[in-house]
Amino acid sequence: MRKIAVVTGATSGIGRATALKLASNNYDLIITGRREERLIELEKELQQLGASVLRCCFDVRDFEQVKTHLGELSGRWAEIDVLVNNAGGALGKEPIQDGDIEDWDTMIDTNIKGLLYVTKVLLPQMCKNKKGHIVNLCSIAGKQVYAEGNVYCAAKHAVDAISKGIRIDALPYGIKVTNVCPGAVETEFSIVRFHGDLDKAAATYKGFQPLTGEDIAETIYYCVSLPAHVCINDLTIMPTAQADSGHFFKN
Ligand code: NDP
Ligand code: 8X3
Repeated sequence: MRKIAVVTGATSGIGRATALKLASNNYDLIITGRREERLIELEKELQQLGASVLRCCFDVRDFEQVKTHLGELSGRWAEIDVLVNNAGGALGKEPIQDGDIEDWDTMIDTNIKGLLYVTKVLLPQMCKNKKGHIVNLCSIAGKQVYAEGNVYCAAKHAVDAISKGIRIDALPYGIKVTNVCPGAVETEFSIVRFHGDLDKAAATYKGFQPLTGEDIAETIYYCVSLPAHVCINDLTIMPTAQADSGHFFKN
C-alpha cells in the first residue's frame, strides 16, 4: 500500500527533490507551488516513478486558496502520512535599517503564516486519523542570527517555535514533528533572495561545496522512515565546509 505525502513548494530545490525521493519510495504525492508549468512537469516525472499525483497550484500566503486546494481532500488523499512544510525562502540581505518592507511582509507571510495556514487546514484530519508526520523546513537561520539576515532569521526562529508548539499540541494524536535546519543548500534560494541577481546568487556558494536539494531530501526520507516509536525532533544539517551561520572554510 502506497503512503501519502504533501510537499509544499515542490516546484524547485528541496521540495522538488523531496517529492521525487518519496515517489521513488512508495509514496503518492500532493504537490504544491505557484508555478503551474513546473508542477505539471514534476507530476509527469513522479508518475513515471509509479506515483499517483494530486497537483495543487496556489499561494500559501492566501488562506482561502489553501482551504480550497487542501481543505477537502477525500478518500485516500485524506490519509496523510507525511506533510513537508517546505514552501518558503528569503528576500533581500541587508542591514535592518535598510530593509525593504515588502520583502519583510513576504518573508513573514510565506515562511510563518503560509506554514501555519497549511498546517491549520491539514492537521485536524491528521489528528482524526491519529497518524502523521510533519516535517517543517526551518534553517540554521532559525537557530542563529547572522549579519543582514535579520527578518529571515526571525521568520525561521518562528518556524522553530511553531514546530515545538505543534509537537506539544498534537502529542495526544501520535503526530511526529521534525524541524529540519539546513545550512547552505544550492537551489533557487539565493536567486530569489537577491531578486534574480545570478552573480550574487552564485557568489553565495563560491569556494566551498554547498548541500544540494537531494541531500536534504535523503535526510527527510530518513526521518520519515524511522519506526513509529522514534521521532527526530530537530535536525541541523550543514555542508562540511560550514561550521555555523557565520563560519565557512572557503578555497
Ligand atoms: P527554492 O527557492 O528553490 O524553492 C522554494 C519553493 O517554495 C518553491 O517551490 C516555491 O514555489 C515555493 N514557494 C515560495 N513562496 C511560495 C508561496 N508564496 N506560495 C507557494 N509556494 C511558494 O528554495 P529551497 O528549496 O532552498 O527552499 C525550500 C525551503 O528550505 C524554504 O523554506 C527555505 O527557507 C528553506 N531553507 C533553504 C536553505 C537553502 O540554503 N537553500 C537552507 C535552509 C532552509 P513557487 O515559486 O512555484 O511558488
Ligand atoms: C538558508 C540558510 O544561512 O542562507 O536558510 O540563511 S541561510
